[in-house]
Order: sequence, then C-alpha cells, then structure tokens
Amino acid sequence: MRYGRKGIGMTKVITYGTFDLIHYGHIRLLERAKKMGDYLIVGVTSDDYDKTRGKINNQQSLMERIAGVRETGLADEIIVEEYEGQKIDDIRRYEVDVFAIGSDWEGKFDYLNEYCKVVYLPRTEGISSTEIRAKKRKLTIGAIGESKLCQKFIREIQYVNGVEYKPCDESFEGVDAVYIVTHPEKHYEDVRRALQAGRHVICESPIAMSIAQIRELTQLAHEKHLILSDAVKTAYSTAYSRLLVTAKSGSIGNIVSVEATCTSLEDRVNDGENDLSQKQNSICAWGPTAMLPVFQLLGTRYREMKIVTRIIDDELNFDGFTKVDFTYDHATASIKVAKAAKAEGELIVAGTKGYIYVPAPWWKTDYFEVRFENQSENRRHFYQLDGEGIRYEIVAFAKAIERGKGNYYIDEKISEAITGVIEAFKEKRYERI
Ligand code: C2G
Repeated sequence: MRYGRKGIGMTKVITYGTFDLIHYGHIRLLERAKKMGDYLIVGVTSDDYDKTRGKINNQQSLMERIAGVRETGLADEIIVEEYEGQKIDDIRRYEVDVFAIGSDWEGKFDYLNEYCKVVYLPRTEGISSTEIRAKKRKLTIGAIGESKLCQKFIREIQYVNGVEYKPCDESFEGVDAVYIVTHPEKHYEDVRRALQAGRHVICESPIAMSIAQIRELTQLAHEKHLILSDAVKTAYSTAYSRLLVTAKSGSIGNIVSVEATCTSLEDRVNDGENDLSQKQNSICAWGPTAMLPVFQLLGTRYREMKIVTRIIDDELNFDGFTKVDFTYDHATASIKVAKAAKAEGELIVAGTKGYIYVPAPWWKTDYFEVRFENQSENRRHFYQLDGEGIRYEIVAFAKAIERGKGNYYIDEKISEAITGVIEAFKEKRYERI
C-alpha cells in the first residue's frame, strides 16, 4: 500500500536500524519499505547511540554498516541516527509520510502517529544478526589473578557477543586469550609465559615494571602476531573519549595543564591489619589511570618528571600517597594517587580559553563539563557508561584480535611512558615526605 502526503508530490518513507552484517531479513524489510513510497530514507544507528540502547558490540563499524545498506541499492538517502528523539526531528525535517519498522517493535513507535503514518512490517523469521554473530566461533578468554577483579571481568564478558569465559590455569591451556590481574611485580613473567604459549593478553596496567621489560613483551607479541593490551577501563568510557576529542579540538584553547587525582581507602592499608606484600602500592594501583589523560593529551615527551611520595612500608616500597609532576614545553601536569589518603577524585584540563572539569570519581564517569569565563557558554556532556567501561574494553580487545591490529585506545608509546614512571618509582628516584 502507498501513502501520499495529502495526495500530492512524492511519498517519503523512513526506516531505522543497526544493519549489522546485513542479511536477507534486513533486505526484505527495506524492499517492502521502499514499495510503500517513492523515496526511502534509511537511518543507520551510530555506535554511540547503539551503546545507549544496550547494543555494544556490532561487528561492523558505522561506515561498514552504511556501505552494506548502500549496496542493497534500495535506499535513496542514508542518514545516521545519533540520539533519542531524533526520529521526530527527522520526520519533520525530511517531511516524511511513512515510518516503517519491523514487527519486533510492534507498538513501540505508536507515538509517531502524531507526525506520520506508522507501519509495522512482519519480521522475517529464522534470521538475525545475533545468530550470524553466534555462528562464528567464540573467542575464549581465561583470567588469572586477584579474584575480585577477575570476577568483575568475567561478569562483564557475559555482555559481549562472540566472547566467552573459560577457566584456565597458569599453563593457559584451552583458551585463546587471557586477562591477567596478578600482582604487578608478577605481570612481566605471567604476560611473557602467556605470549610464549601463543595467547593474546589483556593485562591490568602496568604490564611491566621497566621499559626494557615492556619493550621485550611488545616485541614478543609482534613476533607472534598476538595482541597485548593494557587494561585501563577508563580509556574505553565514552565520556572520557569525548573529553579527549573536546580538549584536542581546541575548544578550550591550548592545553596548559592536566591534573588528575585518584584515591581509594578500601584496602585499609593504613590500619596495619593488612599484609601489604599482597597489595598493590598506590602508584601501581592508580598511577596508570591517572597518567592516561596526561599522556593522551600532552604526549609522552615531557621535559621533566618529579615524584614526591609518602612511603608507608620501606621494605616493600609501598607508597600511601604519591604526587608526580610533569613539565612539558608548553604545559604542566600533575597526578595524585593514594591508597592511604583521601582527596577529591577529579580531573581538570585547563586551557587558554576555558577548562574541562570531570567530577569525582572521574575514572568511571559518564559526564563532564566544559567551562568558560562567561558561564552562559558552559556545556555539560552526558554519555552512557555500562560496566565501568570494562565491557567496552573487552569489545575493543576482541575486535583487535579479530582484525589482527593493536589497541588504538592505549597505544604502545603510552604503555611505555606509564611503565617509565613506574620504573622510576621502583628505583626510588623520588623525594620523600
Ligand atoms: N528485521 C527484519 N527481519 C529480521 C531481522 C531484522 O525484518 N530477521 C528488521 C528489524 O525489524 C528492523 C530492521 O530490520 O526494522 C533493522 O534491524 P536491526 O539491524 O536489528 O536494527 P534494530 O535494532 O531493530 O533498529 O530505534 C529503532 C532502531 O533503529 C531499529
């Protein structure tokens, strides 16, 4: 059946979808939608919008999904769906007559009847992107190390299609990849064994305790065509990625300073009841996260670095509180990390025109603000954050393995720069307070 806008001009039809791994069911939907009018607009969901809808691991990128829709030859126009409520805007903007969607959405879009005709088309039985994804062999990931963090990681694996958890021991038998969260002093050995056994590795940062070690591991991973990835969940949060883009785009002018604070008292390292040898010190537990925005915004070539620390156990070189200052040619940075002190866990990026403020706890935030002298110019940005970023981290790791390409969220230079500071600390190149 065709529907016309008051009987004159051409009839415009619109439909929306993810169109991941485009298949017969999608094509039939598009064919029927096209037949309802003269002009078909297809809205393809952006990855960010899909994230907010709980679809986190499309196999194809937005560009690939758009190309899939274009190749059907059925769409007269392809647009990107980026936000909740966009459908009403699109219907108005493009003067749409018919909104068509599969019957799995029956009733969900009745509210659009106010703006145009809404039609639910019967869904094609027996085929779906989920099934196509599931037919591919699943990537198996094992986990070794501290049980609480392993449990968190294993729980998050369940949300990622195409990946499954399989228990493994230290021989890494029976898994394709392994998550390593042992004591940082053990990382180098564990990662090396895993790579030598031919396993892809995602390891809590720092991956090693010295530059020489991290270089050796990176080299080994390259030789064996394996992925070696730092696990710093913050790097994968949408709000954090957008913050980097905002800061780099010049909207706050030139960056002059980055200040990041990360503290936690949950390990009760202060009260002497704990065996500190089993715990990560402050710089290992928090340093990599705090250094991430510094190196990602200002680069890794600082002119000077100074560590000031409050050691609570000399033998173990265990710091209760540490501050690291970096001097760059045109900027400064400072991180404060602690497991035996508490401070406001915020991130501030200062620029020559304005600044970015992320409230505590900035490392698992879904929100940041861009602030200016003139308050009316301030902007607030909200993004969805599921599973503290861990599930996005797993998606990125699985994609890197599938594509055989490294992790572009935390590149090797940054991994090395983080290790450089950890090494300086280990060698006690610091001032004590
Ligand atoms: N479809 C179908 N038959 C199938 C599979 C999908 O008819 N076997 C239809 C869906 O009903 C939808 C379109 O193909 O109309 C695209 O499906 P998806 O890629 O799964 O996208 P979806 O999550 O349904 O996106 O806000 C609404 C969304 O944009 C719709």
